[in-house]
Amino acid sequence: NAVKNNNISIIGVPLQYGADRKGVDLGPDAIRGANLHERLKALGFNIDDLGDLGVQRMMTVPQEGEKLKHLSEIKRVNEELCDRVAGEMGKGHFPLVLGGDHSIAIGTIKGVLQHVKRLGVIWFDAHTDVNTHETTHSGNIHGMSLAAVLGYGHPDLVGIGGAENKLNPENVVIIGARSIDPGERTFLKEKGIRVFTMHDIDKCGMKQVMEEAIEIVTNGTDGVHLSLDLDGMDPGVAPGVGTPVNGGMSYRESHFAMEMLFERDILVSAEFVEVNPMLDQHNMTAITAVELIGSVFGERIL
Ligand code: 6HN
Ligand code: MN
Ligand code: MN
Ligand code: MN
Repeated sequence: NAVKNNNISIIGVPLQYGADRKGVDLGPDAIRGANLHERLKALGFNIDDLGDLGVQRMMTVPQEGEKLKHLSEIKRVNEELCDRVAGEMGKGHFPLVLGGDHSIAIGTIKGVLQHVKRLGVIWFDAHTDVNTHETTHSGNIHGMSLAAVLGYGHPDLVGIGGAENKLNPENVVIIGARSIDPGERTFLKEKGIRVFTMHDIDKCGMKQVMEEAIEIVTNGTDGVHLSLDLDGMDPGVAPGVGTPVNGGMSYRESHFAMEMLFERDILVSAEFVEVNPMLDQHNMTAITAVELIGSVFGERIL
């Protein structure tokens, strides 16, 4: 993992077609602009910034007959991302992917799965992103990415990086959920996915939640991916997101979770998504993202 090989490969994915609100395509620049490189270099890492993947501009309306909005461009970008992530892992680098909307988790996770077949995933989010083309009310693919990497949903999404490469629901946890659609509720129950809601965090505290979560994602796996949607945090500390939900994780709860991940040394890859500078205040959400990234890679208060 990152701590051992010391090389981090940054990949920006300026994709907005999975979300409803414009501006999330500016996320990678905003995160870099919050001194990401400096922060990681200060921790002793070598940084390979591969820049941003190319995304088709000016595609403002869904293509005719597509119930899933912008399916073809999202599929194309995620296939490229999958190859890029797999390539960096092949060099022994830690892929750090910057979003972009949360549909990019499909490409990232499928790329990691090429190298780590038995992969655990920690999904920080206000939502659970397990809609499919059958259950979605919005048609927005960022609400379907976790289902897709579990092997469910539209064949064009499930097929990215090979339909046979998928997560085991027993090794997936969602943390911070507080907005779950009816179809998603059924899905989560049927597949037996462990969800730590805000209620669980209130009741048990982040320390216990993370201990249980880490047990689930490490049991029988060879590595863990962190998929962090900034809307998992409270809009008071991360206002620049397209689908904010009140009552999220606090600044310290989120940091403590990241610090535990560093201490346990389990991550092989990570992505930070849904930063939308057009909805932000003074780049606060990007700054928060970079501070969380700092904790993931070993920053300490003392
Ligand atoms: N995200 N469940 C809603 C939908 O449209 O399917 C919201 C999804 C939000 C997705 O924040 O990554
Ligand atoms: Mn290198
Ligand atoms: Mn999400
Ligand atoms: Mn979300």
